[in-house]
Order: sequence, then C-alpha cells, then structure tokens
Amino acid sequence: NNRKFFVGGNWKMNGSKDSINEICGWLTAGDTADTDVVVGPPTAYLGYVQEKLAGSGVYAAAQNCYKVPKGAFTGEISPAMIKDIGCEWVILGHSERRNVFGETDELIAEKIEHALGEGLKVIACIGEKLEEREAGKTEEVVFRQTKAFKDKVKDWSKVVLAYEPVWAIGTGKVATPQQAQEVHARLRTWLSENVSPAVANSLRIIYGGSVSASNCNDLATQGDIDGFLVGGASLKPDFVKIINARK
Ligand code: G2H
Repeated sequence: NNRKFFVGGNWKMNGSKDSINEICGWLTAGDTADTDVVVGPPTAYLGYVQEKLAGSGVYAAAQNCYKVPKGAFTGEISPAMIKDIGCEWVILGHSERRNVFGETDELIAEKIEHALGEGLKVIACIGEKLEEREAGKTEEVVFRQTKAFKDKVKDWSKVVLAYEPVWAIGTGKVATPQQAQEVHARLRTWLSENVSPAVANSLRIIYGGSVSASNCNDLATQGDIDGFLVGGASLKPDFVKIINARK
C-alpha cells in the first residue's frame, strides 16, 4: 500500500520544561524523514513545544479540545486556539477521555466535527475494553465508535484512526501483531462498506497500547497497521526506533 507511516507520541499528563527540552532535542536530531510524526504535550506546554518543533518536520498535537470556538467552558480549549498557536493536530476520543472523564461517542463525534470544520487534523481513537473483548464484542464496539463520527467527516485525508484496545494501554500487555492486524483489517472492510473503498484504502489506521521499541517491528510488518500511537515509550529516546519501525 502507499499509506505513509504515521507515528504519534501521546505524552498524556507528563513532562516539565526540562524533560521537554530533552525530548525535543533527541526528537529533532533523530531520523524522522520517512514517517509522519506528531507529539501531543499537555496543554500547558503545547505552545512551547509547537515553537520548539517549528521547522523540524515533527508536529505538535493537542490531546483534546472542546466542541465550540469559545465561551464559558472553564478548563477547556478550542480548535481555534490550537490553530492560533500554529498547531494543526488534535487527538480526540482517547480511551482515557472516554473512560476516566466520561466522554461519550456523541460528544467525541461533535468534537471531531468541530475540530475538522475549524481546519484541524484529527487522530480519532477507538478501542474495546477487556470485558468487551472477552464477551466477543470487539468488532461491535469499534464499529459503533467509528459509526458515531463517520458522517461528520467530510475529508478523510484529515483523519488518522487509532485503534487502541483499552486492555493494552499502559499495561505492558501489547496486542499481538495478529490480534491488532485482525481488527485493523475488519475496520478497513467496514470503512469500505460504510464510507467508501477509496477511504478504506487511503486512511491510516494506527495501533496504540504498550507499543515499545522491542515490539514495534513485528506490528509494523502487518499489512493494515499504518503506524502507532505511543504513550509511555514516546517519552524516551527509543521513540525514534518506533518512528522507524518499518525500516
Ligand atoms: C495508549 C498509548 C498511547 P501506552 O493510550 O495513546 O499509551 O503506549 O502507554 O500504552
């Protein structure tokens, strides 16, 4: 396929100016030429990272945003603000937003619609919980989560879909390459049937959940895995190996 490899680093609620200076140091010195690379700092550092990475070929992403441009929404940021500081990307629907902060499929769909409408690019996250997998509901869940926003997307070239099984997130329990590939392939078939064959063929579907330098190569050889969304391992220099997992 001709889908460009995409690797996102999701720093979650981690970092300080000092640690971010270090990360940006090895990130901008590393080989990132053949991969689309995006990192998501905490909101407090988004502008700082955006400026540090300017011109490096690595892009910054917000970890979340709200569904309207401005107003009385204490604690929230809008896509307009993200764009205003020069940042083009936002992560939406991460499992921690869904499961720790109670975000629903419907709210995430509204956020995706607004962010895309404001000209941002979106890493849209989906994934089943352990009990859902064990009940044989993996496909039902990821199709439902994708269906919730699919009609809101007018230009799929602005979207990357991240499949992150909740049981693999931050647990060290990575999905096997076969488990991940199976879901990615089913998602691509679903997209072909419910959106279009062209979108199914061109959309990057990336995997997230305990990706590391030691497991990334086997995952990256799977035909429907087009990159990764990396949490813990994106804070360490090994992240550059993950960026180059296909080489
Ligand atoms: C999944 C992933 C990054 P980790 O949340 O989005 O985190 O790689 O730490 O499992």
